[in-house]
Amino acid sequence: MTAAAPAAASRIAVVTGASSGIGAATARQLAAAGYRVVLTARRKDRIEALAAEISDAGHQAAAYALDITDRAAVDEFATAFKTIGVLVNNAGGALGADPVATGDPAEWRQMYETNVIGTLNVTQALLPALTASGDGTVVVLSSTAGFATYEGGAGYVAAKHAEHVLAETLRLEIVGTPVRVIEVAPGMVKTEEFALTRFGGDKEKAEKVYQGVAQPLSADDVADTITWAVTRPSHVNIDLLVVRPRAQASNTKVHREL
Ligand code: 8X3
Repeated sequence: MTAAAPAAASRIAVVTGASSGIGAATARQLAAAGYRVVLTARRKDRIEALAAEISDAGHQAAAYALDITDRAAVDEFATAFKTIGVLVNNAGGALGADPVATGDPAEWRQMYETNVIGTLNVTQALLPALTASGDGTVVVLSSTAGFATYEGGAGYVAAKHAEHVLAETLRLEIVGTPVRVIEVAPGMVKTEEFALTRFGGDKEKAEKVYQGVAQPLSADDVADTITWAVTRPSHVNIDLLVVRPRAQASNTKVHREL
């Protein structure tokens, strides 16, 4: 007999980087699946608006402004919870697309801080509550950049490789505890901010990333895979889910209709 996943009702799902894109879409979908979602991000106004939207739709949501690179703030946040069902480590992102020869060390450092140390901070702080739930799930949103490199991507690719290693190692270390570790690695996803942030607000450069691609993934497409993985029965661990648009065969092989 297959044990069903525990009812989502009254279970808490914490989503980092919930102010836009994949994080916001995941918060909406997990709430619709019955989780009480806790939205975190630095931009308080955005997560408060989203929490209100989710509540208006008849689901349960709360907002908590948090910079995941601030360990003291993360520890303070964690004191609010005795048990948590799900943690979605979504916050992160890319900065710049310069070659190694001229890349900005400050951008590399910042990407490591947000993608890797941020994920480490929140995971460490919430692991006791995830374990105490008797059935916890840690999701790590890495990227196809966590598995193969591309020109101009080294800073981001290095950070995402590190995030992948964090997920893999954590899974080894906590096996036998009631917590599973799921890694979701998306390829090309068109969101309102990812490419714009990477290129410092340069709309033209950001648009070029998706130029001629019939249908890049949307934030909802990725949120759908996260929600599916999280709602599998407890004993089923989706170790790694790689998801790309049909038009993308690899990080560097993309079909463009120009
Ligand atoms: C996003 C995928 O190709 O921009 O994580 O590195 S890519």
